[in-house]
Amino acid sequence: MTKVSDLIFPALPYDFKALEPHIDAMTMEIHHDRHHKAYFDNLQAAVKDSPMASMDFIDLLNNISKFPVAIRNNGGGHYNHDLFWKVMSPDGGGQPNGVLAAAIDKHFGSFNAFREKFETAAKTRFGSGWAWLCVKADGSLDVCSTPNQDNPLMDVADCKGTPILGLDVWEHAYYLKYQNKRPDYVGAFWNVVNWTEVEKNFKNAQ
Ligand code: MN3
Repeated sequence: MTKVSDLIFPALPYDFKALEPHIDAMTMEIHHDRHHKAYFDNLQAAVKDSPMASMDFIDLLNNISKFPVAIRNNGGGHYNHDLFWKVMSPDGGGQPNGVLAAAIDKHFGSFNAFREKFETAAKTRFGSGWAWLCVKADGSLDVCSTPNQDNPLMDVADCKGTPILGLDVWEHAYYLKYQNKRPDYVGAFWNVVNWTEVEKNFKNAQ
């Protein structure tokens, strides 16, 4: 368990330019240092001097409907970006191996069928939000999307589960390089997915 007040703002695990040409350095710098930092700081400000500060962060997200909207937006914003940086790597791309590959084949039919479903979730999310691969309570895999900074851990989400891969489809995640061409950004994402990390998340979610 991690208390909300004990959360840390994570350093990016690679250089800003490390994901080029798929995600450009300026986008990464602004996204991490300004957008994510603002969610983190606003979350800490919103829980300061409140019982929420000593709550387990995941427990808070699981019960988000009971808390102020600033906690939902900034708590989700912190959780989602913290996951996002880790599921990308300059050494990423390709396809998953091992137990994750087997689970994807089992639940989606094939890696390509999974990929198409995930891309559709990312491309059809109207406005701002996220696409997810998550592990549901019964252990099965599911693909879905959530609006704004919501995620499948939240009791308000249409799809419930533990996210193991997430893609940020807010315009701030891609507009400098891709402008209105979200599908190009979604397609480029596969070149940087850190499947080792996603498989680790998969095992932890069991
Ligand atoms: Mn973002």
